[in-house]
Amino acid sequence: MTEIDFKAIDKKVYQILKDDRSYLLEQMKTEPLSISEKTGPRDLVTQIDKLNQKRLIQALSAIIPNSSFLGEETAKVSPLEDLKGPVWIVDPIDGTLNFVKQRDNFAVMIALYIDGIGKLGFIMDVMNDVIIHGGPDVNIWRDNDILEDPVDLDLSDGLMGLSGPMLSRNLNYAPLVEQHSLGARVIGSAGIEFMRIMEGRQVGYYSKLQPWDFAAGNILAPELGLVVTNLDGSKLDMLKSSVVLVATKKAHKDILNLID
Ligand code: 2AM
Ligand code: CA
Ligand code: CA
Ligand code: CA
Repeated sequence: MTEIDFKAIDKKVYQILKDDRSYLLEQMKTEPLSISEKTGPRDLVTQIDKLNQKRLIQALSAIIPNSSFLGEETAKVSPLEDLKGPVWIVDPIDGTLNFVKQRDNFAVMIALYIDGIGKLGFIMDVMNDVIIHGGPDVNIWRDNDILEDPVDLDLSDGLMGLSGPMLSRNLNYAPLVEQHSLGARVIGSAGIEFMRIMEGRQVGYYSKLQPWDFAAGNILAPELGLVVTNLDGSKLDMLKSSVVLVATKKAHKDILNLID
């Protein structure tokens, strides 16, 4: 295979996301939402999730020939059995419930894996117009500025992102972790949670997630000195749903100590 220019791909996908933001804002202004439930009233999909996934996959297909896709919303994108070759993992709207109810705090996420190795990740906070992007070969960027590593704070020195169900149903020691942090925050978008940790505004987050929820963050966060694992400390499987913990090195250790 010829050498892949990740810097050039990063630029192209960045532009695809900028255009995508304009598309989404336009759709939000003009189109009434058609909302359906997937597994229940907390798990929604709109026509914009589906249309946006289609658009993104079409745009990304032109970048690397013969790449495969894993996306949340289309029946056509069959679940992958392995991660051979170039694979794009797409979450067209992360935080659909926020998108519907708040019109804020939702993200678009794209990740590129080649033979299972994370190469580029992109998380766009749509309403704040910020994209964190990059990978091991091209540095990590907040739009056009290099993003510096966040300070390695202890759990007791920062805010902790947790999911609502974890807190309310006392799953995975969430209340205990909340008590040992400065406080819990429930944002409702895995992508926005990852961004806040990468920007040093939170020390950690954990939630039960699907591959498209953590594919981009799993590439970006470790490059900034953060740790991303399963809740037992093991490495993530990119083809499986799992409880994902992302945190500063110190908070990661604090949390594993608390819950074991
Ligand atoms: P989504 O909005 O793309 O579905 C809070 O709900 C966070 O968890 C969001 O990032 C959401 O992504 C993700 N999530 C993963 N599985 C979910 C599920 N079954 N129901 C609702 N949200 C889910
Ligand atoms: Ca969903
Ligand atoms: Ca998601
Ligand atoms: Ca989604």
